Amino acid sequence: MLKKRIYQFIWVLVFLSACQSGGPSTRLSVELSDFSITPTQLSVPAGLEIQIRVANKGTVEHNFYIMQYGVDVGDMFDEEDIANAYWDVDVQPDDIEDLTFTAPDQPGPYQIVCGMPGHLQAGMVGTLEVVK
Ligand SMILES: [Cu+2]
Repeated sequence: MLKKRIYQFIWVLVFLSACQSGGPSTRLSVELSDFSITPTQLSVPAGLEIQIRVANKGTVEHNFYIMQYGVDVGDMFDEEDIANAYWDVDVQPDDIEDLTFTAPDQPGPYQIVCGMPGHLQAGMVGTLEVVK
């Protein structure tokens, strides 16, 4: 009886960790706060339409930029980086945006970042992995 319980417990743990590691998904949910992007690692299948919910739980405006393939904005997000964005959205405090975008065809890592002055430096940066 106890043995069965332990097996059930292990199975639940395996299931939960599988959910959290989250393989590529066409539905993303991102939380922006002062000053982080959660989760910092996202994964989508290449070329498909992606539904994304971006919630700003912070007290100031944030945005969510997916940079083009191979672009790293460096130490600071500035005007030039706007032209190198693949997709972006602004979200006001306490607001939620439900949107869609088409995932890039090119597999690989894409930098995600908040473009508000100082927010990248404060930790609002991560990676979107595009998987074939
Ligand atoms: Cu921000």
